[in-house]
Order: sequence, then structure tokens, then C-alpha cells
Amino acid sequence: MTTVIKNGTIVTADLTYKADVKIDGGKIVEIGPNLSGDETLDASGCYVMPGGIDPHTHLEMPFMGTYSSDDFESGTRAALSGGTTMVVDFALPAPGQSLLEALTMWDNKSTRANCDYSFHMAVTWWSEQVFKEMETIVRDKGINTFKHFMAYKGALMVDDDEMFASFQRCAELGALPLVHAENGDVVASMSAKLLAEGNNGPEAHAYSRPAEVEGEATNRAIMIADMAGCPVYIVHTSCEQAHEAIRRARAKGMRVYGEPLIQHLTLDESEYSNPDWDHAARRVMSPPFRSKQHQDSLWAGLASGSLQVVATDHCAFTTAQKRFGVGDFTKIPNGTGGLEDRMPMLWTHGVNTGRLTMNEFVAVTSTNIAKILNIYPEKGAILVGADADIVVWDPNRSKVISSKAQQSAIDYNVFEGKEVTGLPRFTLTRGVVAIEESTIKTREGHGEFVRREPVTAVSKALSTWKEITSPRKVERSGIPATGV
Ligand code: DUC
Ligand code: ZN
Ligand code: ZN
Ligand code: ZN
Repeated sequence: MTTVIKNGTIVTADLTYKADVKIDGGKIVEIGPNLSGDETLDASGCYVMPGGIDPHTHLEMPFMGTYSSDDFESGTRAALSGGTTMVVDFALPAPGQSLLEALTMWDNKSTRANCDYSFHMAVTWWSEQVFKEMETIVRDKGINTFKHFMAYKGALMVDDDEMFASFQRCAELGALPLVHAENGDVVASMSAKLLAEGNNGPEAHAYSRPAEVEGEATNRAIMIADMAGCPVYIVHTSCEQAHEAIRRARAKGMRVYGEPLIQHLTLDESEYSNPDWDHAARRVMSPPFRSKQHQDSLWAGLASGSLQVVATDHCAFTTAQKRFGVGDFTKIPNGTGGLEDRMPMLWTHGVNTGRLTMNEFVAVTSTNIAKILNIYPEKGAILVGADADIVVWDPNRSKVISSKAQQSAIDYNVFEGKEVTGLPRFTLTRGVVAIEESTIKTREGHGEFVRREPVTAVSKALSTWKEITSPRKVERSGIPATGV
């Protein structure tokens, strides 16, 4: 059966033009005027864009004594409802656990996905076994990204020596390291001090991880990546200090990528001074929301290209789960939702305000990350041969965001009450209509794993130490140095 999307305007990362799109077998088979097919979807007045790719989600993740409440079914339903047609989640081995064993756990959860998906593999500890398994993950399992946490001391955090070893391994394998950049030692120390002084409320979470903590770690990760000879992708870039480090590195020729979240772009630190404990705790995430100045820096980065991707870090906890932290902010599960709202919020606050062009919107929600993850143009493109992951976007459709009408399984929404203009008319996942305005037609288990092959490219700008091929032999006390 063929489907034709008719009368719309195609918007890609670099082109805007009127044409119909014909789909067969889940792929785009023709683009041009006056096409016909077995089924017609009317796109008059709409933009036909590559479906969104959210490269940063935590679905059904064991974390801080509980599990995040959206699983691969509700999470991908929320994604599709908001125009996102692929998610990349994190397979998270517990320290000491085999990477392959963790991947099997995530494989089992993901069988319920409504849209296509992939995984980043986290490196939460270091050993000969991890070193070996990384090769299997890249070559056999189709995963070309490894995540490192510089925070969550005593849990997920890796030290610099472990991160350096893993980055070097990434360079050998053609993989891209991802980094949660916050100085975990400083956060632990500041958290203990705040608690000891009686600051136990959700606002103290933000005090415990100021922007400097993120800026320092971002600089460190970038320098270590350059020494290891690999590119690096900084997840949830939330502040000017981190953005500045990324900008500077890119200007010096380093392959460094930055990923602001829709939450950091549109919500600020004043959320934490809300007198309602639940209101503030529901917004506890790491990094925390920042000031308006930081938000302006992130928007400018998206416009100028120094930041490339808008994600969500979707990690949804119910109010009951957030209340684990009453009396101790360090026990509030960290995370906020956003999968359903990322595209409408970015369109409303980016395109409708003139901060982003429509083509930039497509770039930062889909095409750039497809290229970074090496799945372009299978994903992230409206081209013949690409997967028919498409959103037919109605720029005039509006709604007020409400947890009552959301797909996410939790009982609130951090964007509650915000009006958005620009919503999907249709969302298609590999040619199948999953969303038609507010009608949900998702199919559990329709989603498929997307393999991502390694990328081999030299990535070293400033570090030259590797080029020292004949070290000076040092002689002490007349004993010749060992070595050749
Ligand atoms: N930050 C969060 O807020 N939640 C999940 C993990 C993370 O780094
Ligand atoms: Zn993180
Ligand atoms: Zn995350
Ligand atoms: Zn495919």
C-alpha cells in the first residue's frame, strides 16, 4: 500500500519547497508534484518535516532507589504525539556489571516501543572486561556512543583516569563519547554542607550544582577528549560556562557538540523558589534550571551553530516518587519529562519568536543529531530512500499543555499551563500514521532498533604529546634506562 502526503510544504534542514511525498514499505519512494497513492494525507497549510529525534531519554531507568515512570510504551507514545519519531535511550550497567548484560536488559524493555529507537551504552566503571566489551558493543551491537557521568559520586560517576581510558578506547573504535559534565566531587561536598546547615528543600538541589560546576567539568571533558583523540558530545548543556567551553573548543578546531534541553531553554531557576514543595521538587533535575542569562546564551548557541541539538533528558518521576526527598533534597529523584512537548515548545519559543528559522528547527530537532549519530539520511531527512519518519506540522494548531491530556504516565507536567502554537497534524513512523491530530493510533512494538555504525575520523586539535615517538632516555646513577 502506498501513502501520499499531499499539498504540503517540505521543510528540511536546508530547503523549503512545495511537493508531495510518496511512501511505500516504510520508505520515501518519490518526491514531486501531483503524486497519487492508495491513501492520501492532506497537508494543506502544513509543513512536512523529518520526524524529531530525541537523543536523550531515560525510559524505565533504575535510578535513585526507584524507576523512571515512563517506559518504552508510554514514552514513545508521548514522543510520537509531539512529532518525535525516534528516541535514543541509555543502557546503564550498574558499576561492576557487564555492558552486554545491561544491553540485554534494555533490549527486553524496548520491545514495547511505538517508534524506532537506539541506545547509548554507559561506561560506569572500568576494567579489562569493559575495554573488551566496548568492541563487541560497537562492532556487533550497532552502538557507536558511550556515555560517561562526571557526577553521581558513589553511583554512576567515573574518575578522570577511567574517562581517559574509555575515551581512548572510543577513539580506537570510531565511537563518540557522551558526557554528563558536572564536577561530582564538588557537588557532593556542597550538598553535604547545605544539608548540614539545614538547607534540605528542593531549591538547595540547585545551590549544590552552580554553573561553575558544569563549566569546569565541560572544560575537563573537552581537554581529555582532545588528549585521547576523540570527538566529544556534552549532554544537557545548560549554562554559559559550558557553552563557552564548547564554543572555544570548536573555534580551535575540536569536534565538540553541545545539547541544550527544551526545559533549560524555556524554564528558569525561579521555579525552585515556588513555595509549594511539590512544584519545586517536580523540577529537580541535573543540571538544574538556570537564570535568563544562561537561557539567552543557549538560544544564541542554537542560532549560531555552536550548540547543535535540542533534547529532553526525559526522565519522568511521579509526585509520589519526588516525595522520597522530603527532608533531604539529595533523595529527590533527579529528572523531568519533555518528550511530548519538545517540538511544540521549541517551535513556539524558537520559530514563532524569530529566534530560529524553520530550517534551523529541523536541524536541531532531527538532522544534526542524525548526522552526529551516523544514521543520516536513513533518519533526519526527507529524501527518496529515507525512512518515512515524518511529521506533518500544522503551524496554526494550538493547545494549552496539561498533564490531564498528556501521554506521559506521570501526574503533572513541568510545562503545565503553557500555550503552544505549532503541533503535529500527522506523525508517521516508518510510513504508518501513529498520530492524527489528537487521535492516538500508535502500535506497541512497532518500533525497531536502529543500528549505528562507527565513524573513523581523526579528532585531535591541540594535543601533540602522542607524536613524541622517540622519548629521551634518562640515565640516573649510571644505570641505563630500560627500553629500546
Ligand atoms: N539528570 C537528571 O536530571 N535525570 C537523569 C540523569 C541526569 O543526569
Ligand atoms: Zn545527565
Ligand atoms: Zn540523562
Ligand atoms: Zn530504518
